[in-house]
Amino acid sequence: MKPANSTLALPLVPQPRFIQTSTEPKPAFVLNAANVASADPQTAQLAAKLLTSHTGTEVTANRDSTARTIDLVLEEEGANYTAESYRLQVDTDAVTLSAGSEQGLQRGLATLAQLVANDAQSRVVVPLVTIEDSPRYPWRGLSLDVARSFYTVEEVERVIDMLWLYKFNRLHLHLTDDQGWRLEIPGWEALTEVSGNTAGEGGTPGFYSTEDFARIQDYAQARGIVVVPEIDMPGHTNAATHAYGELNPTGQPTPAYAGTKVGFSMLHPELPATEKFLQGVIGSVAAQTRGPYLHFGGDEALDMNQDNYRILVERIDQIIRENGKQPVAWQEAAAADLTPPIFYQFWDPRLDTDDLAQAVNHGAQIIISIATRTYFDMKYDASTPYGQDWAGYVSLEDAYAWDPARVIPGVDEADIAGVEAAIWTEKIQDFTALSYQLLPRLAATAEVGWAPTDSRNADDFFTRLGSHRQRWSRQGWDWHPSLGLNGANDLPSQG
Ligand code: TNX
Repeated sequence: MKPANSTLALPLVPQPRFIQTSTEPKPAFVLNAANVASADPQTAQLAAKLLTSHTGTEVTANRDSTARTIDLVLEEEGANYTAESYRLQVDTDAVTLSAGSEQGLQRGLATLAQLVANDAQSRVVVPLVTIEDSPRYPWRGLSLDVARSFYTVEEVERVIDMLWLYKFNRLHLHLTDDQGWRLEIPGWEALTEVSGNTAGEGGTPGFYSTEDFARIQDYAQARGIVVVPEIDMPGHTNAATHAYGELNPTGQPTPAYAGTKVGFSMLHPELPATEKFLQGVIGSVAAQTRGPYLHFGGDEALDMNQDNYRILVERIDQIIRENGKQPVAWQEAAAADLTPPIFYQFWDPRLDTDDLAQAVNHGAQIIISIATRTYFDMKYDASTPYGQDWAGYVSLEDAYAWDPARVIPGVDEADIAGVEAAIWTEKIQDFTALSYQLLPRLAATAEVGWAPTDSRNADDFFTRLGSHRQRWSRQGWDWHPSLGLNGANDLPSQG
């Protein structure tokens, strides 16, 4: 095994840890009509479906035949295989993919899907390689704001397809904000009956029923992705206070809000309805959530007094734990210095980071979502038709050329759970705009979270990513034409 390097020129993103290409003059593995075999028939079925969809040639599952085989082997997790590591061996007659978990198999399948090329006879072939791979960070996510503008279950599934291809393992759904409430909460019907019908100006209203939310989680889970629901509290709460007047000191509902201001809304610790609301909503979301995490927001409660903020953050944190989930919150909640396990999500480089540096000394883990590198509602440059620019323009190179361990003084590699991109939807209101803002930058975040910084190189990354544009177009994903350094769109297309 030798370390991956650019001379291999395999179009893999993120870059795997070790790649060995075969020097023997043997033919490549032909993927057309190959058959996936696995001890778990459902795993094989899904793998065949994913390979078919992402390679453009039909791959079958569980067929009892002599066809070329892709063997999926689930080993014991342990010394040889960590949570998401995998080993992929491609020979002329067989592909063997082994991992210590279903998630590891999904990561290896994404690699296999990216390896394909067309040969001279227009067959879809996989070069003979051995790859051993594992991620730098256990948390690699995308936060999607479905509150300002709603995205349907089918659209969210398409986003999950992108996440799968780039080995992400978290989909954070920002389900509530001032402009709308997007998840059905049985017993609190007005949240969705009233605030499911509101959105940001020009945005789409809507909400997920409990069944819809289960479907999204099924789709994600099968692909090795954990859904992290966010109910933003104690600020960003106008959708709730608009649906239930009892959450306000006046007893009257607040008006619907469709603008882009932040920081004006809040919950009130002294009102009896607030405790009922917290228990009802957190209890229901926890019960609906398969994954171990519940994100409670905690950001930008700008008009709230700090005592009330802390009282509510501490109470919310407690109720989340009583419901068996681990709390996740935006960086502002570090002011409350909550007990581990706790994840704080760093986003605003304008804010003081002392609380975060202190929190990691008490065992907190940090998710890096620094706006200048990972906020993909930011424009690429002045000509981008969508999005905003409060954190500046974020080019593909900005999204790529940085190290999460060097972002916050006093927050080092061991304190970092991982990285998460975010896309806010005040100005990104349909799937075309969404995918244009995500691609190609999402691929950069993927490599930042997966591959060690010293193994990364921007030119090499741009070269590997070049051929992916054809994949995106084949999937019907719009993308920004800015590959290459300094925005040049001059890469040869391949495969
Ligand atoms: C800041 S990031 C926000 C969001 C906005 C976003 C727009 C964060 C925790 N809060 O409410 O949508 O900027 O880029």
